[in-house]
Amino acid sequence: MSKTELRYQVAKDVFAEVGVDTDAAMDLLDRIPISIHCWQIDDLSGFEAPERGLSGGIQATGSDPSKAKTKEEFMRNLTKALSLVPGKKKLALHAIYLDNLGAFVDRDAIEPKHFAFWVDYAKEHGLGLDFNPTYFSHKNADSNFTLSSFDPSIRAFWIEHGKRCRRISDYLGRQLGQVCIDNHWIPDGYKDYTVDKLAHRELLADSMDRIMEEKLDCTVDSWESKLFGLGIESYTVGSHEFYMNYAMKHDNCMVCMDMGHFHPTEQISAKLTAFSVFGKDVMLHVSRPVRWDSDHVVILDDELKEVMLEIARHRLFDTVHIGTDYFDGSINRIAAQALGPRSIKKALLYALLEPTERLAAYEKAGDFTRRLAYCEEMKALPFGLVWDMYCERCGVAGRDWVERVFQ
Ligand code: RNT
Ligand code: ZN
Repeated sequence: MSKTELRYQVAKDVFAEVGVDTDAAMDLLDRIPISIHCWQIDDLSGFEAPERGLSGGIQATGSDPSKAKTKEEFMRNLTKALSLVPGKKKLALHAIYLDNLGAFVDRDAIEPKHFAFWVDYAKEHGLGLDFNPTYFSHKNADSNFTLSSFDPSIRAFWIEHGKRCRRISDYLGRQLGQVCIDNHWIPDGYKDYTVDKLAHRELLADSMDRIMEEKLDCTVDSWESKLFGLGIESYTVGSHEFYMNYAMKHDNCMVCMDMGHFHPTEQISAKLTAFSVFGKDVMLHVSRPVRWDSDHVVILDDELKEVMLEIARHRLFDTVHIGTDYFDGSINRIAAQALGPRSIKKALLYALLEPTERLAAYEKAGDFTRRLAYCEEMKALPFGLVWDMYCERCGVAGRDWVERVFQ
């Protein structure tokens, strides 16, 4: 028996005492996919025009020299990062991570063939794929208006991009035999006091209708709301309420909630069952907002645990789609890319090891004293030893994984 196994036996025994089966938890954990964003590797530069800076009110800060400079380096670093994350994985792409097949292709001209190399990559590495249209970092987004622009030619350009991305997403899904989620985020909004908050929303709803007109079987759309962006502080067209109401009226799409896109004390963990009760799926962008939408690398903090507890308690494994979204340039990009999904998996394991029925029974009986006391005691159970066992079983580096980054 390895040291990890020996220690695991102790943990297994402790959890069994509170009625939790650690083996079953690990089996389940292994089957829940995490959709890992690809853009931490190069600060969202992409392959379309990497020299162009980010726009649309988002930013990567930090000067660690590990940013991938070429496509080859990008692919190598990505592969290394993914190898450090245990369990089932999807890879989330952005439209700017294309192969232009030798000549510049604009966003309103991209086709499935520009992403065929990702299908090969996904097959080789046993990954699913998700997709994101890129409605920013482009001259047609310089006004900070895309799908809700008053300029008909700008709006038409982005509608065409949206439609094409859906077809690409459907192609990726079909090739891999699993639904590819097509997540739309637009930067549209005003920096300052806004008089007409309606007109742009009417245009956005119309653009969404047009983009999602075509019936496609292997893709599902999610629409990502936001509170504000840099330079778009006062008014956001695609707010949470906007997309939520849209999604409630249309059954072919869902909302995406990014953890950084709400007021600082607002918690998305509290919102998940408000969707599940109406049978709505939700896409998550797991991020870590520090004081604002800062997109820090995800760590095992209280809100991450709460999100995963909600998913585990209500068995939302098939309806809440867990994805990462952050970009931090201050630490090694490969390590950053691997750290977030590892933390999510840890949080999920922590949640799967909760003796929920017992705690819920106290609650139902009105015994709030025991509810609080036992919830607090659960935090000290040896879940880290189960995590070590899980990593060993998956053949993925345990506590010293970060050393592999530097090898
Ligand atoms: C921006 C959104 C969006 C982007 C990615 C790159 O605030 O969070 O998800 O981060 O599409
Ligand atoms: Zn996001």
